[in-house]
Amino acid sequence: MLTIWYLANDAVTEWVVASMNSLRAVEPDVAVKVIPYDDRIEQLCHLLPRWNADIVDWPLSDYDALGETVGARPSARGMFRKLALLGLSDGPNLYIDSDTVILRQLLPFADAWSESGADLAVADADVPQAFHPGPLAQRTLGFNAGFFIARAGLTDLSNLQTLATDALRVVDQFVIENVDQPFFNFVCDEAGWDVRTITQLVPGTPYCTWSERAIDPVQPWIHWAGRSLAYDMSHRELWVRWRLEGAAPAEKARFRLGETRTALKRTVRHLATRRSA
Ligand SMILES: [Mn+2]
Repeated sequence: MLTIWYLANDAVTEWVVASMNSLRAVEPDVAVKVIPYDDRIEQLCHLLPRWNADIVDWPLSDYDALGETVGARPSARGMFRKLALLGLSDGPNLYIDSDTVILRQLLPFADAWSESGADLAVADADVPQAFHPGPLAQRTLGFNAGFFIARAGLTDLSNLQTLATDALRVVDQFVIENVDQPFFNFVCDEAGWDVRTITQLVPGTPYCTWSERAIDPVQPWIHWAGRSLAYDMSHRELWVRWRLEGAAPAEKARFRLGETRTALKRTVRHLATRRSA
């Protein structure tokens, strides 16, 4: 049975609300679960029943330690917790980042992936975001770690720990600012997994889901990868539409008030800069 997974904490609840609202509009029945990024999950746990989603209470510090081994900055090590999905005994498991809005059903990708017999499915690839120039940059896909479908039991924690130690010999090639992305690609390369892209799985699907682009009519989701939730983000109107989907009038009013406050602050700052210039 397919499960769709997020990795989140209270710092990203705004993103989670929009992404899960949009997910439930196209996938009302599939199991949705969340891996806690860290201990800050009180607000998130309060919200999850809206989407019939659960948060897991697994011990996850060993995954943070993978990040420590390969030199990821302390505040970002929670990203490695998504790798726990590679060791689950049930599957398939589909992971998607919360800085997304889901535009189309995801089940067709999971079905096509199952039929393909592949180990892993990925979306956007961008080698320079995973590896500096060198052997790994030349031979890997450099996929973005914000989406994948993995079969059950692909690897386990002890294997990942061994690979993290092995990675030290090539870690100078890692774009470690992108945290888990180089390590995930390295693991894939070492393990020799059969990896497919969403374009290979469902022909016609655009390879790129980046938010900076115009939205393709058959694009499955939009991903604000590497972008913060900013007033001037691209396709903001789409994000706001899903952020407010199903919200009570009071919540909508609160959100709009926050927007107005942000706009005013920007204007004041802008005027202050002009005056001092
Ligand atoms: Mn992302």
